Amino acid sequence: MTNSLTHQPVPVVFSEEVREALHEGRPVVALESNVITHGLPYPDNAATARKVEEAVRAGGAVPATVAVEGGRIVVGMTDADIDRFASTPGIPKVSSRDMPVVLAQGGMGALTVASSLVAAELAGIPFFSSAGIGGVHRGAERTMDVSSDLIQFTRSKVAVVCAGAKKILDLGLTLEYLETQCVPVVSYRSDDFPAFYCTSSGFRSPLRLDDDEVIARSIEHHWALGSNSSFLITTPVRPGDAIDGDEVDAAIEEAMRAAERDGVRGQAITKYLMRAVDRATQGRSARANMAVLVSTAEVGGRLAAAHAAYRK
Ligand code: PSU
Ligand code: MN
Repeated sequence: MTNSLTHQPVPVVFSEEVREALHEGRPVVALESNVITHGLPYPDNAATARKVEEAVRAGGAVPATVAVEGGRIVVGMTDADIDRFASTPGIPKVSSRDMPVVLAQGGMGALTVASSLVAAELAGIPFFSSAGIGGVHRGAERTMDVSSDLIQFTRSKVAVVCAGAKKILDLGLTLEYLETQCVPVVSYRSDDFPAFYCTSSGFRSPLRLDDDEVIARSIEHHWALGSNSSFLITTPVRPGDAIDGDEVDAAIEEAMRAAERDGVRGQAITKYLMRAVDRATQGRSARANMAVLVSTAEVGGRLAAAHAAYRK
């Protein structure tokens, strides 16, 4: 498969199930692998990745967890692939800009939200789901740390279902960035922009939609109007799984001070902060993280099914 006739193609290998579903126009939801290698510790990561796939199925779509290995983009990891990625230490976090080099070298690479969108679009999958997208980091006015997830949203025609952006970020600035870049942000059956494992970020969502078919139509219209960007749909963590915003905030501020002391920055900061918050909350934020990944994926499956039905 190729993104242009003038370049050597990047090999893409599909699982049989994903290939057939795409061929028949059935709904498929792409899922990231970085959350397996960097988001959660082993063995919770493998168990959660499987539950996330089951949730996509429960929603009515076929899951396609994406990664790179052996110089190829893997679309639809098997259970054995997931276990291998979950249990192998040192697999690199691969964002969009790292993809060409990791593919050229032939090693294993875990795809972030950004690079998963690259893979999804290349594979012809119009839907992606993850819990917490990257965004503008707190203190970005000094560090200039803006996740490449946001930049990739401006480039990939993929609908992204998420539970908002991670609480460790500056969510106000994240929303400003998305507005500037003309990336639609719609909250599904909610007024608020959620904050990952917290129900609300304290910011109202720019748009709210309650009807699956209207969402499907909006996505198609976005692309039909000539936009080449993603379409974000947020769905909040379930109330029973949510964790208190003030409690995490204190942990995040402490973790940020520790990160500064330890000189942690760039690619490593997200995992560092998330793990510090998990420790400070005695694992409650990690449990909320797992729960929200699963519940978001179910909504992703449902909306992908509505979108595929609308396109038929
Ligand atoms: N959400 C999580 N855990 C994670 C991530 C998201 O619960 O580890 C990852 C995603 O892969 C996301 C990445 O794309 O963090 C963003 O990293 P950065 O902030 O360095 O751009
Ligand atoms: Mn960053």
